[in-house]
Amino acid sequence: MLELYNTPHSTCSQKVRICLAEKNLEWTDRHVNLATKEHLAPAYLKINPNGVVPTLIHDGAVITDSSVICEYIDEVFPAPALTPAEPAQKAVMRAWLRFGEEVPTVAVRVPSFNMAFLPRFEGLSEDEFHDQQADIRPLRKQFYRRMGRGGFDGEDFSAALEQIHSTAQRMNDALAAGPWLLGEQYTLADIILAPLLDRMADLGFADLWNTDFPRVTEWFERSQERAGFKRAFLKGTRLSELHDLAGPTC
Ligand SMILES: N[C@@H](CCC(=O)N[C@@H](CS)C(=O)NCC(=O)O)C(=O)O
Repeated sequence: MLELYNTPHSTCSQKVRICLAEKNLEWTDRHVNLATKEHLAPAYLKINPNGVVPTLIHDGAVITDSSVICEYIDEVFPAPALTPAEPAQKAVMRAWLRFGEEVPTVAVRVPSFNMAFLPRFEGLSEDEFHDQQADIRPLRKQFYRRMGRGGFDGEDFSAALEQIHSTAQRMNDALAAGPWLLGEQYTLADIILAPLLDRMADLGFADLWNTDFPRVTEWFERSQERAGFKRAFLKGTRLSELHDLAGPTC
């Protein structure tokens, strides 16, 4: 039995949902409400001490971290393969997973919080924000403190956009040998990047690749056409459907 603790709009949850859909797997949806801090409740922290979504439970085995979960799914349910068989190519794919975690996944949080999530903190004093929001997060305490109740400043915002732009540049280079990031085979590298671009497009920043990187535009269109992507992005999974988006701060 597969159970996925996840949140519809969470990009890391979306990565895993695409992967499950590509494999045509049935799974039980364990909905976690981030706004009410269900992911910080003791019962959830027992399965995911980082206090983040997603978490996969497969026949009692607890697997955390979206890229790790995707690799696990691909290993346990090998068809269709989403990882190259050849070791050097597998290493290239894994480097994309690490890059994805380190650069664009971190970057998309900045406009996401500034434009959609700040109303969660309205009415809180500085101390309340620290005590009830920032300091209770095992993994994100410093992130919340830097953001504060008022959101990230213009410098952080611009840096995040620059990181997405350079991600798109790197993708555009790789896609010279497309149609996918590793060439002919659609892999986990494509899966983990698609929700990040989808988030940026949803927030109105698709020009970060549409202007300079046409191969990324085409890749994104191809990605969105896949049945797996469509199943993972059911209605109500985008921030623009759930929130009144504020304008960018810079
Ligand atoms: N490395 C983790 C990161 C997961 C993550 O950051 N999830 C976000 C939602 S996309 C979350 O749960 N945030 C909780 C919070 O902000 O407290 C993964 O890839 O699964």
